[in-house]
Amino acid sequence: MDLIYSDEHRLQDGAAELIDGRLQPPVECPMRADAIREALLTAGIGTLREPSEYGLGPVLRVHDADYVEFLSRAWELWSASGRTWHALPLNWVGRGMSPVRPESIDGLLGYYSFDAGTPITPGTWRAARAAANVALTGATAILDGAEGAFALCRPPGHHAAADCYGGYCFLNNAAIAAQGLRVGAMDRVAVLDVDYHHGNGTQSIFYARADVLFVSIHADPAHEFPYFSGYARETGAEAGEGCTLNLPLAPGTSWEGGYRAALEAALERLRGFAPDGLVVSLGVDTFEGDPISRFRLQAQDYPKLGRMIRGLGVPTLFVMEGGYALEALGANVAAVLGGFLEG
Ligand code: SP5
Ligand code: ZN
Repeated sequence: MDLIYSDEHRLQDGAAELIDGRLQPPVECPMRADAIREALLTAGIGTLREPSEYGLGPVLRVHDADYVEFLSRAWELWSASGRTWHALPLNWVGRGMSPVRPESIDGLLGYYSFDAGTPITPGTWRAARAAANVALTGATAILDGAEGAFALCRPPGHHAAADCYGGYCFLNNAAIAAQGLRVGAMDRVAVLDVDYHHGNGTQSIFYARADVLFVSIHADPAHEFPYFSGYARETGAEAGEGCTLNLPLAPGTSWEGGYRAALEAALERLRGFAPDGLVVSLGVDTFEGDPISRFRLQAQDYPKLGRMIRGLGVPTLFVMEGGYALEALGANVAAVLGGFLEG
């Protein structure tokens, strides 16, 4: 299968994220994509391909124009304000305050974000655009008849909403690809999000739509990031009522201790929807050794995940999201795709 990859991911290389009350080296770092690429080539999973350039049209079908304009200019505005270091937001709108768009870059960073873990650097916009092109190139492979493809996106995307960044995400690669499948003549598209964290951005983008089903298995937001999205009671709105399914699991969940059953429930809902195409937001931060997460999936569980997804028999684009255990990351991604190919 096609493995779509761009070196431009290296342009997102933040100095620090705020995590656990401390500024730390970002876990979302360039070595992640290098490790995944190397492991896939070593395992003989597929062929590396460069992305094509799709321009901003497909991005603007998912993200608001003012947000895209902000992202494209944020570094320029930040550096013009005299800072020579990377940008992190410091404050957000609170209850009782005015949710209006401020003018200064410091205000805009808070207005368009939801966390302080996602640094904006000189190369952020180019890296984010490249990742969207990687996802769109994968979507094109699926529209051209491939049964599977892998978009090695970095930075990841599933936390980015129509007008908001955070969780290491700027542009929602999976949503852009899913919308690309819709525009490319698939009437019904599903997104299965198996990253450890809830894909709040993808959910919100498709929340009121009946043509894109969003199903997610993730750590219970009562106890985990992003905290304010991903509860089972969130089931969609308006025309999209019933087209969102959240399956939150307790921290500490293992494959047999709840994950497999949740995946079976997710697959049953996906079968009921009968999509023409599937986008899998693939995070392997469900791994027991992940440094910021608390599920207990093991290496031998990832081929089963890939095989069960293949069992749907739906053309599938895997879009890379999280996974931070650098020593196991590549092997775990290769295991999912290997299971899919065998399945
Ligand atoms: C794409 C993706 O996986 N983004 C995840 C962003 C998560 N960032 C915040 C993580 C907070 C972790 N808190 C750990 C508490 C126990 N040490
Ligand atoms: Zn994650």
